[in-house]
Amino acid sequence: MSRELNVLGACPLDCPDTCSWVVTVKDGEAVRMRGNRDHPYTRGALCVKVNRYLEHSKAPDRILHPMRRVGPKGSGRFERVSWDEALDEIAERLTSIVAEYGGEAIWPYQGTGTLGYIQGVGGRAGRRLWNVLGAAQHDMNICSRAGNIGLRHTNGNPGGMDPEAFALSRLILLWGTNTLTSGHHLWKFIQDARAAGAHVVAIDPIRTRTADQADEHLAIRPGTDAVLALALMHVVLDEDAEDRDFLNHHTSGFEGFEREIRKYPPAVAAEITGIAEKDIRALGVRLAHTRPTGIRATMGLQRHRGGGTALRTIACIPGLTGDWRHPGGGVSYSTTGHVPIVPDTRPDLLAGPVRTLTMTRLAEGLEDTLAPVKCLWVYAANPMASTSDQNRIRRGLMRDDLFTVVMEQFPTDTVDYADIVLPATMQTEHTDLHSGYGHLYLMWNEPAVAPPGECLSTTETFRRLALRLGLTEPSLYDSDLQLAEQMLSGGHPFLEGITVERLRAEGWARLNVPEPFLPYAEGFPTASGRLEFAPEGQAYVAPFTAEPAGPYRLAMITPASHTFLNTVFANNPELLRRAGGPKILVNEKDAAERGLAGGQRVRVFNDHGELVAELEVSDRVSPGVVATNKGNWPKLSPGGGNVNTLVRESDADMGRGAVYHDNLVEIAAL
Ligand SMILES: Nc1nc2c(c(=O)[nH]1)N[C@H]1C(S)=C(S)[C@@H](COP(=O)(O)OP(=O)(O)OC[C@H]3O[C@@H](n4cnc5c(=O)[nH]c(N)nc54)[C@H](O)[C@@H]3O)O[C@H]1N2
Ligand SMILES: Nc1nc2c(c(=O)[nH]1)N[C@H]1C(S)=C(S)[C@@H](COP(=O)(O)OP(=O)(O)OC[C@H]3O[C@@H](n4cnc5c(=O)[nH]c(N)nc54)[C@H](O)[C@@H]3O)O[C@H]1N2
Ligand code: SF4
Ligand SMILES: [Mo]
Repeated sequence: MSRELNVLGACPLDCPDTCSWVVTVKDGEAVRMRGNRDHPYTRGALCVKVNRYLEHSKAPDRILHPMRRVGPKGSGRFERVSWDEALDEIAERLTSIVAEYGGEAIWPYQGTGTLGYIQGVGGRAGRRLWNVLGAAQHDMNICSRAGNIGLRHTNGNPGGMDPEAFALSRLILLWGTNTLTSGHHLWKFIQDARAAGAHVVAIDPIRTRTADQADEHLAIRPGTDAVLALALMHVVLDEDAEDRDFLNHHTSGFEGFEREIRKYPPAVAAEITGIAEKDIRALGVRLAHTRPTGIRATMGLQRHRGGGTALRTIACIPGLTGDWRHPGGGVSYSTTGHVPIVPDTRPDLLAGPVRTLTMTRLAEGLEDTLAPVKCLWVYAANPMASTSDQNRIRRGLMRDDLFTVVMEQFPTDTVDYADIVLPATMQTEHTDLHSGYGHLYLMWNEPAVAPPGECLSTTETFRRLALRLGLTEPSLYDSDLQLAEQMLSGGHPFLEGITVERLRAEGWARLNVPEPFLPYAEGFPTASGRLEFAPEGQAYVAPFTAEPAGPYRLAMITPASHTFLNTVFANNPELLRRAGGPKILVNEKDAAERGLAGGQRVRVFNDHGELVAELEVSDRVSPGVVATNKGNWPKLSPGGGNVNTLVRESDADMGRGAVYHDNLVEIAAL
């Protein structure tokens, strides 16, 4: 007799919400997936994307078997091979590369396809094996690094507020964040705050769907947020509303920072940010007199040359207002800073120091001729679509002497350049442990069904490869449950009582943070133990787009798409249909100056490449600013490239973060 079984899991995708889900299994098949209503943060809803996760896991284009390339690189022509054949070839190539060039010629290019601690980047899955082989380190800086470092300068830890505390805020600044698209579960907490009278302001160059729902939208010029922050603090000082007691007891460096603030009265800031002086002043007055003020500032605003500094300076606001004293006050970026699980990097398995290769600099890395990369091992990443300077990456991946292995679920553009493709499991098919970067819960994902075809999880693939390489290091063979136990055994008080057993039974557990959670009530985890204001002269770094670059005059932003998660789902027919193809939002004035009309196909271009998109004339962007989403697969896009053909490989001010939202382009009729 067939019976239904409900299995608890968690969404693995790179999204702050890490939803709790329930998979219903019947006769060994997953027949339904729904959000888990019992979860205090995600409360039963998934999203337009993941509502299709089961359908996606059974999609006809899913990769089910190992494959070997038979056509030229980039052609996507493969033959099916057995796991034995694939592993034999890989073992032979890796062994000879290590012998001839050293382990550092291997670049384990791990991405954010899953954030899991066991299968994914959370725990740096695979790193044990890479260390035994002496492979290069992979600096995972593509997403949030600049902001993390910026916040660490000010607060010592980028963790910040518990997002649930926004329900208690009375003024909410949604700053460079598109809540209703990028992590919509926060919205319920914002709604609760609103019901109690909170005022919500969206600060974004684009009038996003989130800005539509806010009480007020300030269309800031891209990359100038630090100036707005300084001007708002200027008004707080004008109003004599600073929290002197907090300044005296919990902060350091205010003297120099105050001189910096004085340089940016609202009139000066209006010139730089493009926001009317009266609007800056009005918000400053509101900020001065509204406690608690909660600031949600996520990754969008740090994808700029001055991105790290922007977060650093914004984080100074609650230092002046004393908002950290109150639940509902402070800044929220990524709660990962509070999760005490240490990634499984295992430096003890390295024989000696190895070089570090930078995720945001793939094109440059593949061009290195002095110490060439000989094996690029891509897993849970789609750099042909997601990484800057796409045309140069494509050339790098064409190199005949490069041995490329891609572990994937779907035939992405990156897969097309692989020598060997290994079929990867999806979340319903493997075990994992997660945290959220937008909440304070640990989550368990129990496999619901057997993997289809010959798909293997990341951990199982690496265990089999280690065996094939004849490696004897015992920890390479630890099981998934052993890995989970090790990761939870750090002894940190926030993890007390949270065991694998309990997580498997209950599906999730809140970190044992004090309630209410005032993260900096006992002081800041900085060197001084105080919030450290940015030193004079280090509170603002202007964007690249502030400087004219030849004929290119439009500042382009490329934020998250509502229907895709990075490049995941951008091959799903229904979600592709809803997205309606690449579009470029252009203000009427800019369109008219170029003789362009809405609905027409245009070329968006600069010295790095070209994007073909449909022009959407829109007052959602200001003159001088254009916007198009990330996520499209190049090969499924007109012209064969996506927006990252236009994004150059250049560093943000901190941690070499990518500058996806800080590029100049021009537009012309196709
Ligand atoms: N649906 C969906 N959800 C996602 C993703 C997705 O692809 N699709 N991606 C996930 C990932 S990987 C991440 S890191 C997060 C990112 O989530 P977000 O932090 O929301 O990142 P973005 O979408 O890049 O940018 C957010 C907003 O910042 C604005 N912005 C850009 N430049 C500036 C600026 O200079 N100043 C200000 N004030 N605003 C600016 C953009 O217009 C955009 O509306 O979302 C995750 N969630
Ligand atoms: N223009 C522009 N580009 C951007 C951004 C932007 O704002 N603008 N944002 C950037 C950001 S924030 C990020 S985080 C990066 C993301 O860039 P990447 O880390 O490269 O992520 P994706 O492109 O989504 O590719 C993830 C791949 O992993 C696969 N995958 C998922 N789960 C698994 C698994 O369990 N095992 C294996 N082997 N594979 C799996 C998926 O099928 C997918 O093809 O993109 C960046 N790119
Ligand atoms: S992508 Fe985000 S909102 Fe959607 S199910 Fe996953 S965690 Fe939840
Ligand atoms: Mo990201």
